[in-house]
Amino acid sequence: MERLFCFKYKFISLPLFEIVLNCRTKFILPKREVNFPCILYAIVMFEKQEFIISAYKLSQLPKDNLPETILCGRSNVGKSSFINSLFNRRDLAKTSSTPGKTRSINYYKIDDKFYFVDLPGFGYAKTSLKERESWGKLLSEYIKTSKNIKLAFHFIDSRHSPTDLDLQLNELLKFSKIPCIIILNKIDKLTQSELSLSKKRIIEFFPELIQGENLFLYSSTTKKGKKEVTQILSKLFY
Ligand SMILES: Nc1nc2c(ncn2[C@@H]2O[C@H](COP(=O)(O)OP(=O)(O)OP(=O)(O)O)[C@@H](O)[C@H]2O)c(=O)[nH]1
Ligand SMILES: [Mg+2]
Repeated sequence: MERLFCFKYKFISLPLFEIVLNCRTKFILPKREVNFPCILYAIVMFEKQEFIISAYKLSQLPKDNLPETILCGRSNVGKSSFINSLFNRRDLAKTSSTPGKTRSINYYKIDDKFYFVDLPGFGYAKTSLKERESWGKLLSEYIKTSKNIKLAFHFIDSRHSPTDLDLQLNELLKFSKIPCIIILNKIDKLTQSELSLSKKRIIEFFPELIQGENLFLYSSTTKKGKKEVTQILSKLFY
């Protein structure tokens, strides 16, 4: 039997790629045989990651209208570490064990397809009231006005209950009609039974959560959850 394959993929070593295979289909028409080629192609993901800008004002945001995935949540919950772990980079995003490291809206352009936007964390007690007010204003203005946000990853530390500020953020995202995924983070710090309790607790706060749909467990230390998160981004942007 004749075989016709169209290959469109790259043999290069990459952090991650996904192969989609459509099988060759053969239609037998009266007196005529029609062959449809089999198309094998790989979606190359996370090949290019560029830091673009730290914005302190809305007027500084990129103007190319690429879709955005925002990372939001409490200070020190692990948003910037998540970026580094997802892209296998050590210090693409600046992290710190001292809360309050990220103080601006940081844009990372991925594969020229979309932005990862690392937002300043909230709830850091040592920040002055004036500073907190100005960050809060910047954040809520940005979330309310940006037309390019396609998805929000809302990070919550798996060891703790969501705070009032987490509930407010969730409301703001719903109000702004931004699809939201909760990332229950730092799960390497929990035992299996503690993790079960943590999942139960978060679902009590947000009953709409379904694990694998809008709730994911993650650890930047062990990279648990990376495959699932990558699949979400693959469906959205590739
Ligand atoms: N064990 C463990 N530690 C983590 C994990 N993710 C982050 N950390 C640690 O948590 C601390 C804070 O991480 P960051 O990524 O800077 O947190 P952030 O949410 O960006 O914090 P802000 O910039 O203040 O909003 C660092 O010491 C990280 O090494 C994780 O999955 N597991
Ligand atoms: Mg940070």
